[in-house]
Amino acid sequence: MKIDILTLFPEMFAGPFSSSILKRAQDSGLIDINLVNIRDFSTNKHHTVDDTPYGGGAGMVMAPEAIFGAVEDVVKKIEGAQSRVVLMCPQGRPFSQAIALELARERNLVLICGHYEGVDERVREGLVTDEISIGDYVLTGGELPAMVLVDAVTRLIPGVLGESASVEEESFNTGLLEYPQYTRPREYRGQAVPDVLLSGHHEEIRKWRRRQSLLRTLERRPELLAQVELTDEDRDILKKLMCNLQRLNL
Ligand code: 4FN
Repeated sequence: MKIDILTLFPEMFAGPFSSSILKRAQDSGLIDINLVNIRDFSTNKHHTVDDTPYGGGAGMVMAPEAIFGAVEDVVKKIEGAQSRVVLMCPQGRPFSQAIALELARERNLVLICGHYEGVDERVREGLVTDEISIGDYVLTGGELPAMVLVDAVTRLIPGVLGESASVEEESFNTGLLEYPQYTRPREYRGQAVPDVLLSGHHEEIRKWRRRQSLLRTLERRPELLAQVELTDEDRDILKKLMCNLQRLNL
């Protein structure tokens, strides 16, 4: 997959993209990340890329010319010029594992990182195919969101994590929160590992883990349960958990 990232701060990507998995994915040719400095496409002599907002108000807006120039330059190099052009912005669809899976199937991605107070609306109307947000908080730019998206998408590309990973991915990606995990020592600062995990009874361990996943999801992220395919056993566990929570007024 080729990923073009359009940004005013390409140097921000050096650290995250030169470490471990993303580095290996690039070295092995599974992904090709191309950082494009939007300022290189400025059409004025002072190389500015922002301007004051029409209608007044505080701050600056990213002007359309350099962004159009940069997107058109990267898209013309794409075979068939077929690519999603994603604007990272607070107004976007909330990023999720489902969107990561959808994007991981693409041959090309173009990501635009906003700055200042945002981008001229004509960028959305004339260039952008997708708007995506990584969450509801104020940031200084779209660079960190772009890195989050690249990390989540890259690890889903076949071969990036290794061969056995896709099987694990399927069982890992149940849509539920993870169960509690332990390693040695058996007791640490007075806290013991649950007996069932030391029992060697695989069926009991599976049931305990499933129950813990369901309990944690119910307590912390109940909205996730609506997206999960539940088995009859899950429904039974949940019914009992909800009954207990009710009884204990939790
Ligand atoms: N952010 C909010 C409301 C108003 C403005 C912002 C905000 C960077 C260019 C956008 C933020 C969060 C998640 C991109 C936030 C994201 C951004 C993202 C982002 C500079 C303009 C800005 C209601 C969400 C708190 C700054 C809410 N995912 N403006 O952060 O780009 O992708």
